[in-house]
Amino acid sequence: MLQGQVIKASGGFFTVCDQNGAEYICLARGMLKRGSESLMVGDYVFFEPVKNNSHGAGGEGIIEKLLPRVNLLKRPHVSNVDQLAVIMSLKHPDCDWQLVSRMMVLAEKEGLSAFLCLNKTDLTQKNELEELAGRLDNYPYRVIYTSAVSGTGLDRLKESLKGKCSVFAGPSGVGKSSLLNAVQPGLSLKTGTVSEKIKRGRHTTRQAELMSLNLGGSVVDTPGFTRIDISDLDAFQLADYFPEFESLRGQCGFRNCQHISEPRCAVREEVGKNLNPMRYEHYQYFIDELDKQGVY
Ligand SMILES: Nc1nc2c(ncn2[C@@H]2O[C@H](COP(=O)(O)OP(=O)(O)OP(=O)(O)O)[C@@H](O)[C@H]2O)c(=O)[nH]1
Ligand SMILES: [Mg+2]
Ligand SMILES: [Zn+2]
Repeated sequence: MLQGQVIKASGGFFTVCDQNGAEYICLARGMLKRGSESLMVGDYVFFEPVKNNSHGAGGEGIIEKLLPRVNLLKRPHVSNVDQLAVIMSLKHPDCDWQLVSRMMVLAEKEGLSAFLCLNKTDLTQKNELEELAGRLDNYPYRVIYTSAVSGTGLDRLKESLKGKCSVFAGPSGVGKSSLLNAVQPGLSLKTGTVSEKIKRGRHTTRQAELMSLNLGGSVVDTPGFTRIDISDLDAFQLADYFPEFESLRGQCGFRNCQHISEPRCAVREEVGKNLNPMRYEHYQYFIDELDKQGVY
């Protein structure tokens, strides 16, 4: 039996890369198709090769066993990654800041580090970027500005990807695949256009795919999405997934303070000072969303 990692999953077939980099197209044993054991990109598995390619390396196989996952991200659906790279474009389509915070919450829940990449800087004016910088005062995540077209910021992006397993996540059309092609031209990932009328992507990337990077590390390119469901979170735990609240822990007047309307709330006092107002707005919005579903 060989050990490998699932790098692609499509129509019941899984592409598994063994420790020497050889690829096997595999089917999975029954229990690995359903429930919590159902396989996804990133999973480490044991598999039995059943047929070798005529030229030697790789072939076909049967996946027999799933190895324990270090973590599991719900959206995009991947396991065993080190960090989440949230990709947004500044324009065409516009950046969805609330969606960024939703993704960050899921990353925090899984204990993943995360950064934000704002792409398509070539479409923005200098004054727009200055305005944005103001809005990102005290933003709790690393922000990298890039353009897959002009090459701006690619060195910083590469530096952040080096030696880690990252997952690229964000809406369709923001340039996830384009950025990866720019980071490593040999990848030749398919990219799509953005509709002029509704300024949305066309869901060009259809499946998650894990790729090795020549600079060291690997990255999973994923299909775009516009919604993230956080309804399985506990409202009382939400604050734990906002890392910028961490240093204020225990300083509110009430021990169970939810940082919404309680008096002497240390978090609320810091909004607009050391806390980014937009992030706090998202926190309020998510609390409201979680509370509402509790009532109905
Ligand atoms: N102006 C500009 N256009 C870009 C940039 N990056 C990507 N694009 C364009 O944006 C469109 C969508 O790019 P993709 O790389 O396919 O976007 P994606 O995020 O992979 O989209 P999905 O696979 O559908 O999720 C293409 O027409 C790209 O040429 C950029 O930095 N600047
Ligand atoms: Mg894509
Ligand atoms: Zn508080």
